[in-house]
Amino acid sequence: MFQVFPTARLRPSPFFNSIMAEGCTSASIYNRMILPASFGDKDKEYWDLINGVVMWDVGVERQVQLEGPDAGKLAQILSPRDLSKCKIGQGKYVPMCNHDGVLINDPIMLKLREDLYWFSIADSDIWFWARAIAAERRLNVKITEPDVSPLAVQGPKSAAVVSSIFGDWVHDLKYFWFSETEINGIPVAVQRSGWSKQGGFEIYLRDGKRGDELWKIVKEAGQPYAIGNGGPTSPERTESGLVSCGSDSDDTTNPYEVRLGNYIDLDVADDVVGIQALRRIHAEGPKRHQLGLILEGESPDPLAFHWEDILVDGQKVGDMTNCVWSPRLQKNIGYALISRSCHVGEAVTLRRSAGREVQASLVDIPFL
Ligand code: THG
Repeated sequence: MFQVFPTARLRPSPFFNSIMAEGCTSASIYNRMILPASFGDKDKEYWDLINGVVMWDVGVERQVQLEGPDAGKLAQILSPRDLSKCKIGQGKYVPMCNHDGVLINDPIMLKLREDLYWFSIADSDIWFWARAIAAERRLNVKITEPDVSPLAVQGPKSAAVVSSIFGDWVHDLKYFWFSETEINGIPVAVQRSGWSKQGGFEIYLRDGKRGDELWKIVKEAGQPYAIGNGGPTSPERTESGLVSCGSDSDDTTNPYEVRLGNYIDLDVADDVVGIQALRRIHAEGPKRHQLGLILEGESPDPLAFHWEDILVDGQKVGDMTNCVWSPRLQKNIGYALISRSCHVGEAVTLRRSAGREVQASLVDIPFL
């Protein structure tokens, strides 16, 4: 039997014992941690998310904490989205770029105090990046990875579960807003967020020794709603049009190419990392855009683990960056990162594994 086990280099989340006890069968690696993917029945896990409620160990969504007099200044320098109106208790989706305007991460930023921020990061080493930028700019800010691990509760019945634990106030949380609270003395922050479009919350555990206790509390509160296990689902996020930074993008992709232009404010200060490049890219017009693909065929095609070529008249015009079977559309769907000369409605050819060619059409995102 093939086995991967937690070490200091492959850090277990505080929920690791719980997910093992629940029978986790597959996982991927994210931020040098184990991200549970499935508990053996992907179909059930998908439909539980769509129709009911699921809980996911997303402890891999690490926090990069900025604390100190210059924390707010650094937060803005790291992000080309204007943060000047962000309130304490508010979260914002903030693409992060390098100096060339290339997308390097797409965190949710949480403002806890005027001098305390968390960047809840996708899979790249922003902790390194933030320390280097802060040192070069001589900022007075302490950058750490705090003991914080999100547990996601997602799906149409998530509000019923989360309010039964924390109280009715959770119904009033606006999208990405959060509140610091506790349950049985376990310190947490509760946010309306999560990597699905089925509605939901994330409970940020603030004491890694109490992961199994928190897991049990959520599991028990979820029993009346038949809460299921699972992990962030590729089919649902693709149908819903969520971006997966590092899968949909590579080290040449800018935010305009993957539908994140709305989160870029070109008039932020000149010292924001990447803003000069983004202004240039915006003025010249990005070369590619992200569209949906619907593949011909009525049965599941192989997943795309790597980018695969998209052809028009035998010429490469872009890449298919993912491919999944959509249970609701009963089609194979994916994302294209493709030349702006290609448009919705057009037919394209995909060069799939072993040179097999598959026809597909370009459509708008989201699919549903
Ligand atoms: N939750 C937390 N941290 C995270 C993620 C999360 N870190 C990594 C990763 N996910 C970050 N990426 C995203 C991508 C999209 C969204 C959230 C996090 C998202 N987007 C909505 C959309 O695109 O429709 C809304 C964005 C908006 O309009 O503000 O939710 O899931 N803690």
